[in-house]
Amino acid sequence: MTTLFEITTLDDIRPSPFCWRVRLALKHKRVPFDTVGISYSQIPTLGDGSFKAMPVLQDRLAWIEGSSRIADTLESEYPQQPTLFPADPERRFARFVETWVESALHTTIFRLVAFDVWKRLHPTERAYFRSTREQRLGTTLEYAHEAALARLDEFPAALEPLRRVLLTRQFLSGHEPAYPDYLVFAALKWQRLVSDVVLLPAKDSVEDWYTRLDQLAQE
Ligand SMILES: N[C@@H](CCC(=O)N[C@@H](CS)C(=O)NCC(=O)O)C(=O)O
Repeated sequence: MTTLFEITTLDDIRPSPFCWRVRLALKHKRVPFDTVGISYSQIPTLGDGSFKAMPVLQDRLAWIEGSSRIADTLESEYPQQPTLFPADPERRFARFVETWVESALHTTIFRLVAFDVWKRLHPTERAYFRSTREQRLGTTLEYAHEAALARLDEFPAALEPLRRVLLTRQFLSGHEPAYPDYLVFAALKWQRLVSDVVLLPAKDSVEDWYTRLDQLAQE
């Protein structure tokens, strides 16, 4: 059996964008899997105790940490299933999309949702999350959240590269979605799971693309 370990909350929401990438990659490769929710303080209790962050995948006898390594492993272990990296054997496109997502989307979403995530954590997890995230943000969770709210109207422009690609094809990866789509989807899923803020107008083509992927994620 394959098990995906992912960060969970008090109400068992699994918001981590890195874990969502892997969920979709497993579905894409049609690998049956179960999931286990892990809190930050439980990470050192997994496997040999060396893991630093989720996702971690236990696949047959191997433990694998990190969304990119897991996606690469699934690609090589399940070559008979649809590829996660169509026409991208060296992963150049996927790595570019990953970098774009993390620099252009994660940074803004992180400022907006870190406070929402903190509220959803078990009380014993909150001090760790607050101190590590405030160090990263360079300010308090509350201030980062308020500042992000004040600049919400800037967010749709960050998705313009995707919007332009969607004028020419159904998914970032072509006629069918693949790992580059999952990288972007996972960032938006993270925000929507923990926050009520609406970031995109209803008529946005990105919204249609998101809905199509969300249906696949739920199948
Ligand atoms: N580059 C890693 C990043 C994973 C990551 O940062 N995971 C976060 C959850 S969203 C985590 O588990 N952090 C552990 C911690 O903050 O102690 C990946 O792509 O998998």
